[in-house]
Amino acid sequence: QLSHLPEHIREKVHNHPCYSEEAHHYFARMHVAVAPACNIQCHYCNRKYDCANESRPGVVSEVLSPEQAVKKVKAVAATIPQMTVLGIAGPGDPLANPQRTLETFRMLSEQAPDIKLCVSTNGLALPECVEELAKHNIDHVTITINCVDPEIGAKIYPWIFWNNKRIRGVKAARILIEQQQKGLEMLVARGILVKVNSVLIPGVNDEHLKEVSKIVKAKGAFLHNVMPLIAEPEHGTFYGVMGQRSPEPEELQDLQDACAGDMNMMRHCRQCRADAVGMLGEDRGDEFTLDKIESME
Ligand code: CLF
Ligand code: SF4
Repeated sequence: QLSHLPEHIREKVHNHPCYSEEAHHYFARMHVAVAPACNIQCHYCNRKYDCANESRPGVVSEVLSPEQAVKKVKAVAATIPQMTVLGIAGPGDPLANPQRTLETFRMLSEQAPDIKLCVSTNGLALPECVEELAKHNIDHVTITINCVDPEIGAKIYPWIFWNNKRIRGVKAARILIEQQQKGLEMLVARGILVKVNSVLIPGVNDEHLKEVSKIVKAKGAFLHNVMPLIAEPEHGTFYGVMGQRSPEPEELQDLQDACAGDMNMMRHCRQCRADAVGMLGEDRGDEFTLDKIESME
């Protein structure tokens, strides 16, 4: 599966469980939930839970300080040797908490240089962070791009927080889209691998995601991960409450197939929690709660 890739990319993905389908059978990832705040609102999010851009809504992660996160990474690395990748994916947006996220990466790149660093973001604050991410050896960035058309964006994002102001509607979506595309271009120009996540929302962006896939591929994104919207009314999200349905498995697969002509598609995503630990689809987070880590020392 990886043989068609240039050597320098193969080297970066061969042990990353999300970027390589093969690798997810052998290598594990962990997330540290150091990023509580968010700078936008998505209609599929309930702020009490983890960032649904990357993960399954409906679960809450314990927020860690950067120091606690580093402690946890070391404890997990000592117990799970297959753990090759550390990701920051929430519970809010990692780059809306730049100090906490970047401090965690800075400490880890110094203290655990063999672990690959990965981050997932909605992209709003990405352009201003690219320089710093590159400095700390972050090789893998995921941007959640649900649209390239602001009219569609306005149906997904009610507002963004931008330059100390709340901005709404089409204007907000336009800024978010511009920032995502600019961030994507800047990362590719620096040789950082970019995966694009998209949330498939039936009747809102289902047809449009084919266009998104073409555009992000043309700009140099490496992999496209179309994930199903999870809209349970009990999660209290806007979509859930409004009765927006989730896609059927066949709808997801048809869209992935339609995009696959243009783009490498990820089909093994497990919509992990912001504090997930272990192989994809496995969650050993309970073995590494803070009190347990403290008692390991
Ligand atoms: Fe984590 Fe995401 Fe990095 Fe992977 S998860 S920050 S790219 S290390 Fe992976 Fe989990 Fe899917 Fe994310 S299976 S939700 S794609
Ligand atoms: Fe929620 Fe994530 Fe969207 Fe922020 S980016 S509103 S945390 S789903």
